[in-house]
Amino acid sequence: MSLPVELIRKLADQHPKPASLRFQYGTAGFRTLGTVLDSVMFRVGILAALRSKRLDGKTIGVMVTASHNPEADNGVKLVDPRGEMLEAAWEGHATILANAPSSDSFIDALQILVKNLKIDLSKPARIIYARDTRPSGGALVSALEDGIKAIGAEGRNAGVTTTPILHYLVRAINTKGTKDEYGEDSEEGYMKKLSTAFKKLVAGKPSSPPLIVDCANGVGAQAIAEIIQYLGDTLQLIPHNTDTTTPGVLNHASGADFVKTTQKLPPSLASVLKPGQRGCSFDGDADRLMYYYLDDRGQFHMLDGDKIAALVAAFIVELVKAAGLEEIVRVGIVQTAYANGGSTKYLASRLPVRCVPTGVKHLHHAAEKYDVGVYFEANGHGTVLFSPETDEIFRTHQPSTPAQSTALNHLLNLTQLINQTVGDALSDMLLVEVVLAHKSYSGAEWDSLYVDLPNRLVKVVVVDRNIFRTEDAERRLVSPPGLQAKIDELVRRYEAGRAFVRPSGTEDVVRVYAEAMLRPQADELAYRVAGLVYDEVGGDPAKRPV
Ligand code: G16
Repeated sequence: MSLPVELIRKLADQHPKPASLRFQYGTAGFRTLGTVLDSVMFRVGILAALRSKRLDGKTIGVMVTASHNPEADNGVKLVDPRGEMLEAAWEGHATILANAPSSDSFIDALQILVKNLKIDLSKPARIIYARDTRPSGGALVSALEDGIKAIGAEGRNAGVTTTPILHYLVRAINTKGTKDEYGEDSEEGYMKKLSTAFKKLVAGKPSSPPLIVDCANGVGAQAIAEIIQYLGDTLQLIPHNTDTTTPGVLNHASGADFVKTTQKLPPSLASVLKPGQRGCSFDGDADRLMYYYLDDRGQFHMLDGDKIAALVAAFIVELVKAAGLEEIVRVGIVQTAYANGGSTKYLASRLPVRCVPTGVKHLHHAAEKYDVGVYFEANGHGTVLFSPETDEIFRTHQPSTPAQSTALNHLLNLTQLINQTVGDALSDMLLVEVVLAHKSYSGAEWDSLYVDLPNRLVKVVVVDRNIFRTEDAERRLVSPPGLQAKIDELVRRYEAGRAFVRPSGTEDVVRVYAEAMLRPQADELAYRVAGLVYDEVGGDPAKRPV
C-alpha cells in the first residue's frame, strides 16, 4: 500500500507553509503565534497517523494548546500510546515535515519517513485530538482534521478539554480491555475515577475549609465546574477567573505561570483570598498547579512545585512505611535546575533525588526508574508514577495489621487519584487536598517543611537562542564560550548564590535563574547574570532583561 499522494497534495495545497518561517518541535511541541500554525497542524495530522500506523494502530493523541503562553499563541503536541510525550526521535521527524517548503517536498519527506521507518501503510491509524479555549483553536483543529482526512486515518474529536484529560483519554483507549485498563475512555470516566478515589481517601477526615481556584480564564474552569458536581460536599471549591470567552483574558494577570514568575497573588484574588485561606492557580491548559496563602499580616506565601513534591513524597513515604513495604518499595524524586536549593537540601537528606533538563518528558522518564517516582518542576508541572511492579505489590501484598491494611488501601487509591500520564492541575490539586486533610495541615504548616531560598527568574530576548548550549542538566553553559566562567565569578560573591542560564524550549528567549540567601541579593544576581547574557549577544536596547 502506498500513500494517497494525490489527496495529500490537494489538501496540502490548501495549507501552504509560510515561506519565511522555520518551525521547531521543542519542549512542548510546536508553539508560536496561532495565526501561522495552519500548515503545521495539517502536517501534524498526517504525522500522527504515521506514528499510529508504526505502532500497529495504537491511538495517538494530538493536543492543540499553548498552555501558559499568551492568548495569541497556540501550539500542538503529540501524545504517545501510554499517554506520555512523543518519543524524542519523532520530534526530529516532526520538525522536518513541518519545514518542507512546498506540498511536493512535504510528500517527498513523507515518502522518506515511511521508507526509513519501515511504516506499514496498510495498518490502521487512530488519532484522538482536543484543544484548549484559545480563539485560534477551532480553525487549527480544522487544519488538523484535513491532515487526518488526507491520509485516511480515523479521528476522534475530544472537543475542548484540558491537556491532562487528553493524555488520560489516550491511555484509557489504548489499555481498554487489557489487564492495565486505565479507566473509561471519556471525560466522565476521568471525573468519576478521580472523584471516587478522592472520596475514599478523605473518608472520615474532617472537611477542609473552602479552596479558592484561579482557573486562569482557561479550560481548567470547565474541568473545575465538572469535578464540583462529582465531589459533592467532600471538598468545597470556589472557582475564579473562569471567563473563557472575553478576548485577551486567558492567562492574563492570573494563572500558575503569573504566580510563579511574579511571586504574587493574581490581582483579581486580592479581595477574595482571606488570611489563612488556601488558594491555587491552574495554567491555561490545566497541567500546572501553584498553591499559596496569605499569612496573618496579609503577606503572600507561594507553595510551588517543589513544595508540592516535598508534601506528597513525605506522605507517600509514610504510607509505604505504614503498609510494611519500606524495604520493598523505594520512593525517589526528580527535579530540574529550577528546583529551589532549599527544597533540594530538604529532599536529598531523606530520599534519592535526580536532576534532569527542563521538560516533562525528561522528568517523566527519570521518574519511571523508581518504584514510586515523584516529579515536579518548580513551575508546578508534575505527577507521581508508580511502576507496574509497585502497582502489583500494592494489589497483592497481604497486610498483617489493620493499620497496614489502611495504609495499603490509601496507596491503592492514590494510584487511582493521580493522573500518571502527565502533570495534571486537577488531579494534583486533589492529591494536595488529600495530604492536607490527612496531616491536618494549614498552608503555613505545609510551607514550614523547609524554607525557600529567595530566587528570581528573568528572561532575555535574544536573536538566536540556539547559540546557548548547556550541560549538567542545564546547570552550566558550554556555549557561548567563556560566559559560564563569568557567571561563576559573579555567583561566588553571593552567599548561597546559585545561577544558571538556559535557552527556552518554548519561546525565543534565554532564561536566567538566580537564588541567594537574601531577597535583594537574589534579584541583583539574576539581573547581573542577565546583563552578562545581554552584553554577550549585543541585544537590542529596547529588549533589556525583563
Ligand atoms: C512546557 C513544558 C515544561 C516546561 C515549560 C517551560 O510547559 O511542558 O516542562 O517547564 O514548557 O519551558 P521552557 O523554559 O523551555 O520555555 P507548558 O505548561 O507550557 O506546556
